[in-house]
Amino acid sequence: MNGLDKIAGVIPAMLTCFDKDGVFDEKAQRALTRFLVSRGVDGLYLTGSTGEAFLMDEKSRKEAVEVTLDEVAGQVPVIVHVGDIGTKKSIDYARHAEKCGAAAISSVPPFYWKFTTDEILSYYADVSSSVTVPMIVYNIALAGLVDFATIKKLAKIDNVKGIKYTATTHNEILRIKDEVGEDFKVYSGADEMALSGFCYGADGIIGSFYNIIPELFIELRKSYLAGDIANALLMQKKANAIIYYVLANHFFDTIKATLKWSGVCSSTVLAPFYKLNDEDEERIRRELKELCQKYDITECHVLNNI
Ligand code: MN9
Repeated sequence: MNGLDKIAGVIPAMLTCFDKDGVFDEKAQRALTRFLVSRGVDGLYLTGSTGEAFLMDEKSRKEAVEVTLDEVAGQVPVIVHVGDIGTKKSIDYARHAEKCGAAAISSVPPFYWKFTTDEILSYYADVSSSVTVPMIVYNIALAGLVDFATIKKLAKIDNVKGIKYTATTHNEILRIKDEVGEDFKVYSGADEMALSGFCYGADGIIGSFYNIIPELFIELRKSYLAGDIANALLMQKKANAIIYYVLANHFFDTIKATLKWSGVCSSTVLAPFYKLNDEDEERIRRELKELCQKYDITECHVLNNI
């Protein structure tokens, strides 16, 4: 039995919505939440990298969690990323998340100073023992990847029950399941390798692109579970055409722009992320429409309506 047993499937690393002055936008956040839940996602992951957490002040970060959990109202499990550079701050976010009804918390390792393995271990022990909900370690190059030996040590901490594995070395997913245990949950974090993640044993996928093209990944997973690898691969191929394009074209604001064009919610990025100008918007909108035609992408509410 693992407290994460009910958290599986396609889980958007949810964006946080801000108005044009960079102030947290409750109305837009609620609209995005309703949209994602209505598309059939299996959970939400809040205030992580895609949520621009490290650019937000404490008040907005907490508000984003409160508002989203209120709107979700128990329809799907919500994971709250509570990572910050200091243990004390993360514990505060963790307790707040638990109080708001999060099903789990997650955290990148403390970063910037290249903390030692022992310091990283004590960070996770302290933060995860400050709450009763399970902790999902967030392994991502941006914060400094933890190696396999450290993952094994982290998995021994009482309340650490899973890992969000944002790297393309999927052999480690298989190895985690083998050496740590089937029960330890793995969420694959490289959207462009979602199918590979599932094939190597991931329980779920957590990522940015499930904000805008969740339909492709929901069908990918369904096909994978039904043994229809050819269709799963087709979904991955369609998704990757969009992913590579967006990654090369101002990732954060382009994702937000597609949601704005399609009428889901209007939101901008926080500085210093690049904000699209009118010319960018016109070009990107046109090029995305062309990509949808080229790859016959008709499944996605957002892309059908840009
Ligand atoms: O883990 C996301 N990583 C970052 C989550 O935000 C850095 C992924 O979903 C990527 O955005 C995605 C595209 O490379 O795989």
